Amino acid sequence: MAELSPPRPEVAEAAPRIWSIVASATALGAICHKDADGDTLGSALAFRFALQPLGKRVSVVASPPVPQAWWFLPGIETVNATSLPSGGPLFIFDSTGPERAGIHADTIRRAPVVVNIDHHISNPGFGSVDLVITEAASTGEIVFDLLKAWKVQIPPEAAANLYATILSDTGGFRHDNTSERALRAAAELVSLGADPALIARGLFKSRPASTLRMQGRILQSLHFECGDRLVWGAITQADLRDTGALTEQADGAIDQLNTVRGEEIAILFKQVSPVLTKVSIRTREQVDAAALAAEFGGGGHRRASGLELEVPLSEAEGRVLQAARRVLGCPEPD
Ligand SMILES: [Mn+2]
Repeated sequence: MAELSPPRPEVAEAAPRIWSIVASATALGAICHKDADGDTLGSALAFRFALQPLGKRVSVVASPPVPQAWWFLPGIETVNATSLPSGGPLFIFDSTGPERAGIHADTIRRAPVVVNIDHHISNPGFGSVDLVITEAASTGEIVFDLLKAWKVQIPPEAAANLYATILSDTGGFRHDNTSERALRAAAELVSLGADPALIARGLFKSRPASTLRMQGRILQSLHFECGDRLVWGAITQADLRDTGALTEQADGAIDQLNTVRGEEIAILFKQVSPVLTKVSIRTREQVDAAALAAEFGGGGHRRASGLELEVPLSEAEGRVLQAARRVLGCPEPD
């Protein structure tokens, strides 16, 4: 096996303290954020696969529903298979706050020991221990550093999950978080047994027909404003009904909107119910997606963010688009 590069100094420094938490427990909780994605699931599952051989029972939980799209991650069938250990330390991955854990939010607020591992710039530090590295391409990249610092064996199932966190959070090595360190980590994870073609197939080449039908609906109804600098679309409950898709299947559609030449902000509105709208934002150039989402209580990264508004679709469109046009200096349409 190839020599692994050293972990980030910040992770190496925090590693002994976090290890002492692991060492003193036999049962641990690994919590994913709601609307689980490849990073939160892959981080938690890799953590489980790495610690299991050391005699640690790690329960991986995620607020249901766990999107079907992640069926290919090794160990996904164990998510929610066991309940969280009472009193045991809780690790939470890729979450900007306890509320991101959905049904597990109060458990986290009450837990005596919470280890918060994340890479979101908007993470305020809510754990007993916070390991927040905003330069990391994925939370899994931080977990990889942590496992290296602990000098624990990284089994192939853990390597595959960690590779999936990097592949998904970089959008297949396309977003501008695709750093030299992320690419090196990916290469090392391949040397540890991750299969890039298999994981790419699971991530990008396993979409149900209903996803494409639904994306067709979105693409048909796109709006291009301000010389294509603002591109936006919406998916309604009627669209989902007609195409047989679930709301979660719209998750990748925002990346389709973010392929237009000259675009600076892409926004996708998802009507979850008559009074709840979820909004995904992608940006380029000067626009900070996290700052735009923060105006509405959301968060995320500079290039990718999201928010929820407890208002009907049309009202959410009105509010968020107005802010986007203001940021771009674009006029309101007639
Ligand atoms: Mn992430």
